[in-house]
Amino acid sequence: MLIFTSDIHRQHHSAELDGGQLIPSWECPERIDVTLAALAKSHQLQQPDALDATILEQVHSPEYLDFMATAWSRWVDSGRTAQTAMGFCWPSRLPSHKPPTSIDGALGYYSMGADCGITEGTWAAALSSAAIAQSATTAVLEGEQAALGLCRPPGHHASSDQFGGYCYLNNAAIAAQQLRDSGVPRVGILDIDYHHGNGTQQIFYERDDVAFCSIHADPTTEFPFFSGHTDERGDGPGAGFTTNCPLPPGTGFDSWSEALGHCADQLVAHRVESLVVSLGVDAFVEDPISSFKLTTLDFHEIGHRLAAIGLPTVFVLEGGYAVGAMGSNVAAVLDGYEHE
Ligand code: OKP
Ligand code: ZN
Repeated sequence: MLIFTSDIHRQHHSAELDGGQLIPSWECPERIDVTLAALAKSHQLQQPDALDATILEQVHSPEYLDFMATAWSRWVDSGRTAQTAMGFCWPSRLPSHKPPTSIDGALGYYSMGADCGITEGTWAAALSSAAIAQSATTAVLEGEQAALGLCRPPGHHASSDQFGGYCYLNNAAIAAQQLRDSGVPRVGILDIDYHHGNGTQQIFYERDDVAFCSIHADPTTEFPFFSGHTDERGDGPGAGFTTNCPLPPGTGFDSWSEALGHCADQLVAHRVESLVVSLGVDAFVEDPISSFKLTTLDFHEIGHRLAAIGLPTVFVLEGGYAVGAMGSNVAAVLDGYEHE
């Protein structure tokens, strides 16, 4: 499979608040090193083209993009010396709220948690990650049956105007929007990361041209906590175009696989013509921050099942924190996709 990757992701390495302490983020540069090492043998690696940034404004608000582009220099100008810029006060987003001019206030306004922050290289890395998603999408539009973007930082928790959950720009949404702009009438997004893709859901919640399906840990007990329940099904013209399959802690492949069947049926029912897969491998049994029980063999089977959906497919990397096994798990999905 054609795989897009770049070194620029290294410029991003954030701290996160974990159990009341700041620690180096689980979402670390080594994730890509290990994945690349596992994929380099049997797949073709390619650098992304320069980002066509006009796509960003179709997915994110201009105010948010402006904030992201300037946040680090505002942080430094405010006299801070910490290597990760983070907020400490979050709005509940009442209609009356206005973006504060204080950098501390703005960091809260434009984020949804303290599990990541903005470092000197975060914006460069996020732009590069978006470029990777865009190039993978272009490859599929130009006739590849499938392509993988090794996106880092990941994207599915980033909404139109909030970062969080290690995500800054929503790579899956960018890929889906690009497919739409290039004439694909109906696009499906299948999010198989362990965590609910709240950002992707929000971006397309009221649209009927992009169907969003997600299999994830029940938000009652798991991040992002405030979305991903079954009764969230889309709104307005988008009613029925969002499908959530929350599963309890400890879920193994049998129930997971049933949920995948349900999502595949939804995509067929919506007659989508191209697919974007938010490919997280954190449902792995040994993942340090997750509780599902999928094995590397299960990921191979998932690859099979995705291929059986039979659609041109853009894979974008999301989570996966069992760094040592991450490469094998991503490779297993691709091998299952490509071989009987
Ligand atoms: C990103 B992706 C507490 C842990 C917070 C947030 C999970 C973000 C997952 N420090 N973890 O969906 O894999
Ligand atoms: Zn995840």
